[in-house]
Amino acid sequence: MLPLTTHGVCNLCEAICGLQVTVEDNRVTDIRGDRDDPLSRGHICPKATALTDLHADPDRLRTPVRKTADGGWEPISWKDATTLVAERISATQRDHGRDAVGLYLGNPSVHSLGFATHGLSFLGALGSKNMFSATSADQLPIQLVAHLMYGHQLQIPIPDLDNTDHFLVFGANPVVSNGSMMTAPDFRNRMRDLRRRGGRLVVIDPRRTETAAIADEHHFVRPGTDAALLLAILHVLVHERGVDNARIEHLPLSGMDGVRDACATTTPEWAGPITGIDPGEIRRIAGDFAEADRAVAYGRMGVSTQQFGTVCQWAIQAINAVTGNLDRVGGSLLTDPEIDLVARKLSGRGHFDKWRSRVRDLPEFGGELPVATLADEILTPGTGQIKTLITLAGNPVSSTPGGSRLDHALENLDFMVSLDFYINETTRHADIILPPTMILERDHYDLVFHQLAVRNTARFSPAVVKKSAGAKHDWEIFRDLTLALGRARTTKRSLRERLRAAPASATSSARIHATPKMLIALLLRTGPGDLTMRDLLRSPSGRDLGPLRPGLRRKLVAKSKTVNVAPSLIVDDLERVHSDLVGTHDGELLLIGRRHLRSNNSWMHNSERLSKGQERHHLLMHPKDLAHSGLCAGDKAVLRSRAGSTTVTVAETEDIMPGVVSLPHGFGQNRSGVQLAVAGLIDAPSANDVTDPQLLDAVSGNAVLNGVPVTVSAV
Ligand SMILES: Nc1nc2c(c(=O)[nH]1)N[C@H]1C(S)=C(S)[C@@H](COP(=O)(O)OP(=O)(O)OC[C@H]3O[C@@H](n4cnc5c(=O)[nH]c(N)nc54)[C@H](O)[C@@H]3O)O[C@H]1N2
Ligand SMILES: Nc1nc2c(c(=O)[nH]1)N[C@H]1C(S)=C(S)[C@@H](COP(=O)(O)OP(=O)(O)OC[C@H]3O[C@@H](n4cnc5c(=O)[nH]c(N)nc54)[C@H](O)[C@@H]3O)O[C@H]1N2
Ligand code: SF4
Ligand SMILES: [Mo]
Repeated sequence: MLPLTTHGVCNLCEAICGLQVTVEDNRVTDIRGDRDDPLSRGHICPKATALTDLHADPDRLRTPVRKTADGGWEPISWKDATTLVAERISATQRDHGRDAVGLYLGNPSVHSLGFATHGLSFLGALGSKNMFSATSADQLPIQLVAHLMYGHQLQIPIPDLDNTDHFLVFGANPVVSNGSMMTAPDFRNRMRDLRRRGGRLVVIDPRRTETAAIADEHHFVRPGTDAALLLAILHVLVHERGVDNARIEHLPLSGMDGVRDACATTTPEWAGPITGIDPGEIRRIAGDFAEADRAVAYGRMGVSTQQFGTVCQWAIQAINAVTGNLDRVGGSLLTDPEIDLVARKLSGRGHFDKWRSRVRDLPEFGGELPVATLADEILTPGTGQIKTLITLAGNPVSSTPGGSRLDHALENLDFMVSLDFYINETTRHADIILPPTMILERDHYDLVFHQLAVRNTARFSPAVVKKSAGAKHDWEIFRDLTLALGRARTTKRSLRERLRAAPASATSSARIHATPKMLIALLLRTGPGDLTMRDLLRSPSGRDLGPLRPGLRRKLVAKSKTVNVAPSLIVDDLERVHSDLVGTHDGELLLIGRRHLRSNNSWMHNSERLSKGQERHHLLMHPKDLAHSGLCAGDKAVLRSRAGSTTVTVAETEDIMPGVVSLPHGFGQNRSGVQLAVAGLIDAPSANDVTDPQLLDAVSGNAVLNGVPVTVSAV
């Protein structure tokens, strides 16, 4: 067959880049950026080309496998696997209650259309309160703040990157990550354009990152202390410069007095010694922000997965609001996606603390409990103990704090099933693994990341290669599991119970059999927008729907019809900021994370093309700290926290704040039985063997992955 080039999409990160994929005999031979894509504009990163490797990888599972008595794996048919899984789930719930089945939902599930259309109903069918996901090791504070301030967990104002004059970034590295909770492909060029307009990029980060390197200004901040910095900036804006009422009169704000009180005493002089930033500089950072006509503050992992994650994310929203940059072109704006998850109520508003976790009494958010307590719920006996675990597109042994303890906990389960196409640190514990197809084999429309993108666009990407014989799409797996679960439950019920059980409604039964493409077509047809599936199929690069636009008053879903700029749940936590953040501790080292362009959380390490070359999993240390520890670059050392330890190789850099060390997460493939191991990665340490599951953002229960107290010593 002749090579054929078609349009595809990369779903590895939130940038959702458009691709030009060349296919020959159902083999991918070339991947490039799609220049006609109105959002990604031809941009791709090295991970997109590695989709070729993912597609061809012999280690990638294509059919289900079952663990054998001697710990090996054997193939099992889809029918048998599905029936067995449904029966085990049903039996666990019958014998031990609904909550005895736990679930961990990993990051790639958010990037899958099949999960959005069919996975959620499977989760609903489980009816368990023991739901966990990567959210609570990631963006939970952002969703909680959105829920409290705007009335919906996904009503999140997005930086208007293409029009702003001043971009103030806290704890994010979009040059590498390509933006998060801000879909911003081609970020580097978007910043080049900002600077051509005379705009400024200012970065606050304990490491001089790749983003800091292209910024106009970078400030080191002591990990975990941004709450003080942000409150000091708010203080300058509100109490020293005074709120410009003309700039905020377009906004329906409530709680302004609460903001004034919250930052009444948080002066730059107070924040200086805590954060390590000179009070004069703090005043200037705030002043520059106030003086820019169009400015926007933004913060990501560094200010989410830390001890004051929720306070930080709230303060960032408050800074944008009090300066009138909320709902302003060049400030932060709500998007207008063609399929609007918020306006069309396709996603819930979120709810907080409706129930609590059994062992540690931690609050749920949106139906999920903090993942830092997953191991506790498996290990602690009692009613509601997790006996059966489902993991779905995730690797929590590698990605959640206290990974070794969870690794051990998984051995305690009666049954475990994983939906994944790799045998990784986590899925190696499963009894059954159900592998879905990969992105190039399936249709895609991004319901989530169009909602969070810096420009309004819509794109439907049909599969570019045929799935292999016997493979199933994830939506088919969810459909079959949901149906099998219904059958397993019914056969065990008495006739009376069966008659009493409500018959599935015609619509929900039709929905489960419809393909994701049919459901997207339906959503397009029944929505307020003009586009149809036909239009999108005719424009495979995607349709441009224009820049972000103001319209907060109209779009706001908060029942009060106002933005609550001082939610009591958050301002009440400010006492803790004052009591806990008191200066620095001499000699203490704080661990932070880092991401690399050629690595994707805990996977894609099987791609030789991404993994080759220089090692990237060193522990970065400042020369002063190296000398203090008696170590030299290249030495092996023990990195230890209250919770655990691992062996690392240290590297020296001036690009990190003294007192701070940095280790990327997602490595640690040295656990036995992991099939995903490229030479050179075998000894790579897992950062989450050191992060501490007891350290949480007290408001939201989000994991603290940045600012973990550690020691480093020679082996
Ligand atoms: N220390 C530290 N820990 C962190 C972070 C950090 O910065 N520091 N970051 C956190 C963040 S932000 C996140 S999002 C998490 C990510 O951590 P996880 O939620 O565990 O997700 P991944 O590491 O991406 O694991 C992906 C797994 O999903 C599988 N997979 C890929 N695509 C599909 C698919 O389409 N279907 C299915 N069923 N499976 C698929 C892959 O094979 C892989 O095994 O890690 C968190 N952990
Ligand atoms: N190449 C690549 N891209 C990715 C991913 C990947 O694994 N690889 N993962 C994707 C995922 S799941 C996510 S969630 C996003 C994350 O996207 P980002 O948040 O943009 O990426 P991170 O590298 O986690 O950036 C966090 C930054 O916070 C800094 N930091 C640490 N502690 C603190 C602190 O206390 N205060 C401040 N101000 N800064 C601090 C770190 O030094 C780091 O530079 O990236 C996505 N994109
Ligand atoms: S930035 Fe890279 S990984 Fe992210 S969507 Fe684009 S090509 Fe894929
Ligand atoms: Mo993430």
